[in-house]
Amino acid sequence: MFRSLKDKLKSFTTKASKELEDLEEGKDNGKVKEEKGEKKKKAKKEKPPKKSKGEKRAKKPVADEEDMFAEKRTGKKLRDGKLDDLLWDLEMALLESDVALPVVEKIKSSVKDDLLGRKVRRGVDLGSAVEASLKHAIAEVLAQNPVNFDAFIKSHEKPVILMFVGVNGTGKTTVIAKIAHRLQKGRISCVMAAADTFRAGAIEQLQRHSEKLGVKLIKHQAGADPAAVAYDAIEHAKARHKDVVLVDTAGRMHSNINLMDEMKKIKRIAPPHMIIFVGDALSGNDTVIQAQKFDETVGIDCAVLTKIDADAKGGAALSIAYAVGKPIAFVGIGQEYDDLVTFNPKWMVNRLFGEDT
Ligand SMILES: Nc1nc2c(ncn2[C@@H]2O[C@H](COP(=O)(O)OP(=O)(O)OP(=O)(O)O)[C@@H](O)[C@H]2O)c(=O)[nH]1
Ligand SMILES: [Mg+2]
Repeated sequence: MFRSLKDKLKSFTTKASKELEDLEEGKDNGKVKEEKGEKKKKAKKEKPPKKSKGEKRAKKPVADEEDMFAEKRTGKKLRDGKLDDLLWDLEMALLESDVALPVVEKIKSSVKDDLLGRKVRRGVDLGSAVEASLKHAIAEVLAQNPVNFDAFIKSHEKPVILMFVGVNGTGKTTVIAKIAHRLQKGRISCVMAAADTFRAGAIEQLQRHSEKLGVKLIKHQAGADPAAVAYDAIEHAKARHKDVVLVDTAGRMHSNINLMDEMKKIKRIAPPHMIIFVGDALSGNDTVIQAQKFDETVGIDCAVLTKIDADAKGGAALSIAYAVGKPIAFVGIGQEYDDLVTFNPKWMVNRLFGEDT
């Protein structure tokens, strides 16, 4: 998982630490008071411009970062020219990993803001300081309006309608089965709607999952109106007091106007409380573009990224939240029902920097 991106970030921090090692020491040693209030003032001066509320919140997880930098004027200073060279390397590493351009820019400028003109405390390994800054930048791009799926389901009036959308073969049907399994474990009842009446075999595929899991399936015949299937599933859930309706939909290219219109119709006839975009992590930046198109057409609330288990690059996972402005709720990490993980920035940062693998 994310092997190639992880290696690239590692070689970036290693190179940064070597390149910056020979930099000058700060000059005004000893003159600065150690008194607490004074220290705080200095720290304030050296910090980059004010950040928005969201950005401030995202900064918290990297608790050790502040300890890396010298608040007084001693320590190793990071010089502008060297930093620009290094940021170029970082840009290349991110682009090669299929990270979307605005996200590359954001990470770069965040690392630059963080490091430029700051001094690294004596005794602190420069690589660790650069890594802390990178972790902070990555946590920041991932922290977009986080979604708490379980709390959403629990607190919402029942039945909660969830509609799954995305292009062909990204894993929508599999994600529905995994979510049904997750809900069952939490003692939340659900019903599935086989609203992919378009692809041959799609109804049978969902039926197999419903039988394995023991979940009620509402289906019509192949070729039937998918909006009617979703509507019936909601009626069933209301009559039988089921908590959640999971609406499967046909995979569609975002460029296919007829199918995109059909999706709008499902939304109109069977209004969902949450529209979940399912994207294949392996498609990298394409997945980001698809999410943007689906968002423009029906408005997505969050994303699930699948096939993360086979994704070495990590570009889609790093980019989608910032580029689309919608959070990743879950990631799929395999083909078993339990292979669905709640996504949060810390999970991703830990995987990229090796504290958890
Ligand atoms: N390795 C891996 N494979 C996955 C994951 N999620 C789904 N798949 C596989 O991806 C393939 C397509 O999954 P589906 O659930 O049928 O995809 P879909 O989006 O419903 O496809 P259409 O209905 O054709 O649009 C299947 O072989 C799944 O087993 C995952 O997280 N990891
Ligand atoms: Mg499907």
